[in-house]
Amino acid sequence: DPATAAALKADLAALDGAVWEAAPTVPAGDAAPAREIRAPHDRNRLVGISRDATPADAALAVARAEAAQPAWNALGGPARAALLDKAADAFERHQDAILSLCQREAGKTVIDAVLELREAVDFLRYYAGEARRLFASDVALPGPTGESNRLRLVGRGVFATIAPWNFPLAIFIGPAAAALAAGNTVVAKPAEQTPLIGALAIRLCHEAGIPDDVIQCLPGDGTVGAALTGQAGIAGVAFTGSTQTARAINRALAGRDGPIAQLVAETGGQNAMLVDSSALPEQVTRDVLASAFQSAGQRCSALRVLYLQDDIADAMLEMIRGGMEALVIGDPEDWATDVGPVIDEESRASLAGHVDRMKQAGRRVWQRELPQACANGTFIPPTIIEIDAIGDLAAEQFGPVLHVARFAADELDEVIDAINGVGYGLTLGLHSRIDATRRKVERRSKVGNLYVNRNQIGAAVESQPFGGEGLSGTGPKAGGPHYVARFATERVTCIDTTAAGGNASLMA
Ligand code: UN1
Repeated sequence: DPATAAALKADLAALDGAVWEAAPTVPAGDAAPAREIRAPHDRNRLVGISRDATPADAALAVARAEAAQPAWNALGGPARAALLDKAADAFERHQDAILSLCQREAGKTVIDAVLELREAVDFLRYYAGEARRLFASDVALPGPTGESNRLRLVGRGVFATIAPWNFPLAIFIGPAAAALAAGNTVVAKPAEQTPLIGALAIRLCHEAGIPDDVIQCLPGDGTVGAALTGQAGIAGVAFTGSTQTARAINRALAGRDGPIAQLVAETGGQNAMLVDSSALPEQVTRDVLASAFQSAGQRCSALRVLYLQDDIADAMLEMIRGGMEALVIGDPEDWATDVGPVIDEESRASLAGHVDRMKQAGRRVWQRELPQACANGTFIPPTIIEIDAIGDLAAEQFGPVLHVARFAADELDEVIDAINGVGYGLTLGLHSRIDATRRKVERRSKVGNLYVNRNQIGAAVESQPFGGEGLSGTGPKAGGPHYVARFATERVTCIDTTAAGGNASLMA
């Protein structure tokens, strides 16, 4: 409502001049030199500095986490849940600072920043509930008379969590919260681009009463991640990012000493949407724009390849282009903005290179002009590119670039097979009013999350557990009922409860 919006705006303005800092929770040696973090939408603006971790910091953090883990595990599920709930409260109490940093460090629009905070709080509270459900008491198992069998879940040890920059709070804290709920201690690495939000989140966890060594922060780039995942003391890694990095982590875990580690990875996608001629055009337009261009397309769930049935394709494309023309591109801190910047120059250059190559290959391209206000930032204007089929694309394009292909009514099976054939399996959108079509798509497509007659982003914790298969990740789904158990190990105790001890006769 306008009053809350005005109050929030004033609070955010008050935080404008603040310079934030990220650093290892407990540095092993002298502080590293400061690395400047600048706003993606305005490179002249300093948001904060990061003193990135060293390999010695990684070793120290893991040692401290190992020492702290037995006591954290022994606390039990309900007590850990209470602390996770307190962390959620702290996030809500400090919403101004969080929203401000999400906008300034990650270039999030106001709505995306609010959704980010909402998702982070939802993860904390949902996994707190899971800690109560799964870790409060042993599970009794069946057996013959004179035998007691019990199963209990305990933490595996130390989890390394490695977060992406596109959800610098929600997917930074979500996997960490799951690991904590299960009785692990956590060494968390925020993305290189967004260490300030990560450091703030860890500070708030400590403020909420989670002990300092139970969750620690190691800002830095891939070398810090490699130092962390190379530690023999790591029992598991929860990673969100590229498929290529997930493979590298898998190799590192396989190659080092120490326990055979768990890898929970959530990686990329080449997400499609199928629209047949029974779809409602206005609804399709709205959902395509949200799926492809909200968050400047920087969600792994985002729509990359729109398949339009040929007899409605021209009319649909015209409506979608019209909608694209109406989007407000610019400063994410401006409440009217729909599409903000992409995260950094590397990302901008890579997307621009893709668009150029598509133009050179003779593809039809529609692209918005960038307003003058975008001159100091890393922006890519919303873009639509016509292609023949999903297989024309070599890689996922992580930004506001939508590809459009056409299909004939009798080609649906082929199109689904082509989408499956790419090897990713994250989200798929379908706009159709025909039940048989929906059932076919459900049966034939290999994706983690299918969205029918709506947009395909914004999976809600608990209602839409999120995650893919194949090149898109290992599962289980974040925010779903099987996620937290993956961070635990199972122990079974079998007790002979007969008076003499059941095996006495064998000893005689
Ligand atoms: C991601 O971009 O890494 O469904 C995940 C969504 C979000 C998750 C995106 N809840 O868009």
